[in-house]
Amino acid sequence: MNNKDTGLHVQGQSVFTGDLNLPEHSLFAAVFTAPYAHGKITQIDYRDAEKMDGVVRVLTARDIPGINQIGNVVADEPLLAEEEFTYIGQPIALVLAESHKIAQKALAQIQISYEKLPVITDPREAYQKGNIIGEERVFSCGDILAQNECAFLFEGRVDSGAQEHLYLETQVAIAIPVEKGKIKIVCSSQSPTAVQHAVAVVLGLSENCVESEVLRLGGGFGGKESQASTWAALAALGAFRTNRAVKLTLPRKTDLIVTGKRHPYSSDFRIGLDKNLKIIYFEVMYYQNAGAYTDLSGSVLERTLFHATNSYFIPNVKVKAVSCRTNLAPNTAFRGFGGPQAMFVIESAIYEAARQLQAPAYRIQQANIIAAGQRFPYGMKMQENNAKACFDETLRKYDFEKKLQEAKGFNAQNKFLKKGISVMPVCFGISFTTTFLNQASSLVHIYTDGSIGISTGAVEMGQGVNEKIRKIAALTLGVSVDRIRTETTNTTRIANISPTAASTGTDLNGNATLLACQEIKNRLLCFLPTFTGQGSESDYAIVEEQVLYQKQAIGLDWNQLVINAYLSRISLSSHAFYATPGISFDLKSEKGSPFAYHVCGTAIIQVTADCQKGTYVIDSVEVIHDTGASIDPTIDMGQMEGGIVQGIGWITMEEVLHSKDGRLITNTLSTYKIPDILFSPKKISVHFLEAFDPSKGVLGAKATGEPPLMYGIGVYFALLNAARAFRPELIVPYSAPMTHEKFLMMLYDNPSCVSNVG
Ligand code: MTE
Ligand code: QUE
Ligand code: MOS
Repeated sequence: MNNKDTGLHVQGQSVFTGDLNLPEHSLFAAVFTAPYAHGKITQIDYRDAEKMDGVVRVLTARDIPGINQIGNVVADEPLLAEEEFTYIGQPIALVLAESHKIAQKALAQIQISYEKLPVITDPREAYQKGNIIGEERVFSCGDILAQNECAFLFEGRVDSGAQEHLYLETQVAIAIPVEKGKIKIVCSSQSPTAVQHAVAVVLGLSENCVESEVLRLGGGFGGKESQASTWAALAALGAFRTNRAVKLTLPRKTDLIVTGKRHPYSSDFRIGLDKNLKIIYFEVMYYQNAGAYTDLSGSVLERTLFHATNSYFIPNVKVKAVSCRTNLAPNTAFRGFGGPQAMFVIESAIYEAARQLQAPAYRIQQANIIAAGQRFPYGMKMQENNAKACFDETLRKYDFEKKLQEAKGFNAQNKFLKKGISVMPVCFGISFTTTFLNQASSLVHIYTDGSIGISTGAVEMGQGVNEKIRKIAALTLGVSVDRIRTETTNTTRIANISPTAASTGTDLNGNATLLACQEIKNRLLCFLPTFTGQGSESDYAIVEEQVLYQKQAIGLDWNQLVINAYLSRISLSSHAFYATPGISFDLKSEKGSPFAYHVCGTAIIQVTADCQKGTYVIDSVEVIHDTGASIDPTIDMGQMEGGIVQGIGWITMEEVLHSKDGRLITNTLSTYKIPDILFSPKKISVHFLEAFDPSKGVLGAKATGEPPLMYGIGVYFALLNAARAFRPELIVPYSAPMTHEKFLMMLYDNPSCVSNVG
């Protein structure tokens, strides 16, 4: 029997970390965190907490046997704050108690005294004060003087907000002392190896003394890539100090406050066009709000630069980016990883040019779509013509011109209800831009009854990677997918695992599995001539669980083949390694070919806005998307729909608000709203491009995880078009999210509104 996730979910049978039975005498942990955004600790007093009934111990940084450090790219982040804290929610102490409730209750009994220090929440202010992380990065190509030859030059400012991951399952970890000096962690992480590493550093153990296991996640979306390590390391610390198993679960509100989000950005752009609407110059300065520690901000910033020009070819480019340190929870990976922020800027620049030129934005988009052979600013050649194919096909298939005409008619007949339409192309590079991360391993076992177990480094978080891996193995071995289980992700079975991230989960782990299965299959085929006494290995094939000899069934099925291979002492296990070929990037010149390929597509978005109330509905999102030869179209369609709605949430209604002193205001699900079924588009229509390149990804299937999120950005521009159908003279802001309130204020409290309608 296989273990298909969706089937288990709907029957309530899937097991998450929080569902596991705990060992006897387990303890429960709660985290005491910084009450203010920046301060120097003068005293912590937890005596009252330790006196409470059921409280076993309170631990602080002084109890850490190894190194108090969890920064996995730059070592700048303590597990527990020692002298200074730099954001509200930063862990300071750990309470261990006989129940979750008691541990939570004991937090109120901890007293902290501190001196207040200055708080910065704005990235531009941090930049001005020299508070930056790493160096400013610049990607450039062509000639900066080209801006002087532009017929038109426009500039503007673009802001985009944070986004809360809102995985259904909050952060959770269980640490179990195994044997003297060894510890096992089961937790909800996209990166079991990062957990293993953090625990080893914090406890002063070697990595072979830390077993890290992940069953599956109730959603990750990037929020459990680096930031699951903290809770695992804290649970491990508790287990190490008490020699009892420790479970740490973050309550939802705590999770919202203490974990980082998508990076907000503030950017200044300049865009230059010639008379034929060709973009000949593009310049941006991106200020990234990194929060208090480095985390993955450098890689996110880099991905922003890689996506500065989205789906367009621009010959002269200078884009600069800087990561700014502020007193907010460290921001982190979130689906798209800096790409959406970059795309919002270039699309805003195009829209601004269109507004000033009184030309439709889609004409500018269309005139500049990147073609095969043209280069991105970082030197890589576009390999395919899929960006253009998707753009043109979308306009044709969904009757774009007719849609525009109908909206025009509708808008002429309605005073307050206005339709807006936009086109949103997306071109997203697939691979970790940190080249060494593009590696994976797979361990395949065939048991003597013919059933199959597969271990890889992939973490199942709802994206369907396990089902795709099963299908790849089934296709390769010639057996039914029902025979195949995918096992938990565990560092003792697969070592040195890259995070399941950057949409590469299936490409990397699927290709490693393909290689492992091919190896076993070759052994079986080589065994057949001796076993049957006829022909050579190339005469044999395994198709639908039957052995074929010269394409004819010979009455030997999979089970018989496997048991006989075993009896003849043929190995039925294989471990294989895959590394993405042909990718590289040089940090000195900022040039290279960091991506295996690009995933492209185009969406048409239509909205209807009520310009009296400021409310709006999303009528439709219609997409042509190049996902190659999909391994599982149902899963990919789910990724498309989910990604689109998540992107719409970011650009419209998901507003993360902090007070000036760094306190999260939207710290409940009543103040932080994500799209529900009523807000979601009335219609989402996705077609996969038919003319694709079969050499990409795994078995011709391209990654699907992150790219669809960015189609959601188009809703912003559809809303601006609706607003300008109501007030043609409107000078529009480029500031997401465009909440209903903001939409209303834009129409009625805007200096560009001279007439007084309504
Ligand atoms: N889909 C679901 N249901 N849940 C998730 O947490 N994460 C997204 C995307 N789709 C996510 C998801 C992110 S951020 C990434 S990088 C990819 O899935 C990771 O999985 P893949 O590489 O296997 O596509
Ligand atoms: C996209 C990503 C990631 C990335 C680069 C991308 C990512 C990630 C890292 C990363 C970088 C350096 C490290 C590390 C991780 O880079 O998710 O541990 O040392 O974790 O283009 O999604
Ligand atoms: Mo996805 S943001 O790369 O986890």
